[in-house]
Amino acid sequence: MVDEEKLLLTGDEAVGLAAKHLGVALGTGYPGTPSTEILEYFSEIGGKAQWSPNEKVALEVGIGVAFAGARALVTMKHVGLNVASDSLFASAYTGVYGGLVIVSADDPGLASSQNEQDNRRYAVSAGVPMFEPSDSQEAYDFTIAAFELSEKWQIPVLLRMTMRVCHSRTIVIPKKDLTSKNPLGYVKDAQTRVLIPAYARFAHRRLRKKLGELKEWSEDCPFNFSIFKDKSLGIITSGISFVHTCEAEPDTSVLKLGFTYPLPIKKIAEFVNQVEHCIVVEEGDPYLYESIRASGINVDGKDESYRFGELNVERVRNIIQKKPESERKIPPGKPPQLCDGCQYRIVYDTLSRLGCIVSGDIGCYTLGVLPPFNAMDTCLCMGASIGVGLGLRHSLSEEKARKVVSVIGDSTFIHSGITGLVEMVYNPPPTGHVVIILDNQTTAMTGLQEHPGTGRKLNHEPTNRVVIEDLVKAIGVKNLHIVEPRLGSDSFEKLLNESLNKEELTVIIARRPCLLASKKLKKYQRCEDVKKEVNREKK
Ligand SMILES: Cc1ncc(C[n+]2csc(CCOP(=O)(O)OP(=O)(O)O)c2C)c(N)n1
Ligand code: SF4
Repeated sequence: MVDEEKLLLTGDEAVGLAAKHLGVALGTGYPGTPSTEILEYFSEIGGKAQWSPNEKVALEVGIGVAFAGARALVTMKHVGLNVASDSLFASAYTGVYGGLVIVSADDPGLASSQNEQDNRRYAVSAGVPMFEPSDSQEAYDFTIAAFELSEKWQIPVLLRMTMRVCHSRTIVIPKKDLTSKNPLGYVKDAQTRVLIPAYARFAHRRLRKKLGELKEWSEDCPFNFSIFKDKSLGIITSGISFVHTCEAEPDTSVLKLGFTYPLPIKKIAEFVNQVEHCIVVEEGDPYLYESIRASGINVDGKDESYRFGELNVERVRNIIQKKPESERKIPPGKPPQLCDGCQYRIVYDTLSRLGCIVSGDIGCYTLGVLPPFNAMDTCLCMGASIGVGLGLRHSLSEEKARKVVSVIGDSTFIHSGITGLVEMVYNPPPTGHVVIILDNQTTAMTGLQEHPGTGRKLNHEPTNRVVIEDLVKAIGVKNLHIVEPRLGSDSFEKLLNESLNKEELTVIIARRPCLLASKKLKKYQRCEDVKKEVNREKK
């Protein structure tokens, strides 16, 4: 039997558990490593959670929940916050009525991302308070504190996690006395929530006032604390770097920062004054270092070589000993590959044979860039394949432009590809364009999550389905083909060749379930059939 008092949880699970204990009314998000498991766990233990088409919509739904006075948890990976940032900045101005906590799960070291941006900068530029947990207990405790703070100051709060904290299991002792919050109901307050310039000017001042108060609060909050030991060196640190620091330098004085925006500058100055020499140890960008130095406090930072990749105990030791890293060794390993029998293999084989210039996108299918296919030429961020492909078509010579194909997955198409297609219809290149939507009926890359095109919710129960072909037709694409590429048949190659030689806009939906998902898909279909049968009998 599970000991209720002591649980071994990942950081993601700890956030989901705290949300459940707080009676969060709705969890929204879009899958992305390392954040995906938060909502999956929250749903598994009885919370109401849903995947949105993308992070911006997820945040907007969360803002609506909080406008109605209830609690909302919104989760995403770091790059997801780029997509949601317009709503983030606006919600900092409007503030919220219920609690709104946004999890940004960052990926220093790029285990599964296109960049290693440090989202602590978002807290500063949007003006939202930020917590940075170091382990699962803190992930649990800080989620609770973030909701308390959000409700007290009526402001969205950023819970900034990183890969190791999200995915490592450490002990969590849950709290007993947590209470759910009943939604407060709707209170009309257009002057606060409608950001016309006349109201937004006040909103900006209101936000800065809140941040001033939060700066004072951060000086005495329990999440920023000093541990004094040997005072010849002091280390200021946050997040996972705190854990590495404790192991690397167990006898050194440490200022551990758990609430990292606004920073407790007085507390930091006091700490620095009490040690002979002080260094900031942090993963990613020198966010703490630069903020502390900008306040006129003299601390040392890390060498630029430690901006890249995750920290570990050895790297922390080297930072402290001021040993720059000459060249970071990438751990040896076999690069990932498309599964044997995956339909993408046939698609890339064909693209490669036809000498296409492939404007790619993000998903399992990005692996088409690797040998033996070498069939991807660009890949930036989710949804970029269509716009970039169009740009290439507009500017290359006619002969080359005719070779350009955009390739995008089904989840990615719904996330941020639809507007690319609108652009294609609105501003067609002279040679036309060809888009292949790789519809494997799942979000394979992040672990087979549902999306609006699968017709199932986060918990796999049936819901309305967004039919991709209907959407494509409604946007105005005249040439639409739905195919199932198969080994030994040249029909896909013929179709692609014909489409490339036309001066028209073509969308080819290459549809075949992901091999890894097909067993699950059959199971969900069986459950749906059984339910339909039961309902028929009831009638
Ligand atoms: C803005 C943003 N959100 C989330 C992710 C994580 N992510 C990468 S690709 C992808 C979707 C992949 O699904 P799909 O397009 O259907 O392709 P598949 O992996 O199934 O081949 C997700 C969620 C990301 N890279 N960027
Ligand atoms: S997981 Fe699915 S989509 Fe991804 S490579 Fe394997 S079969 Fe293809």
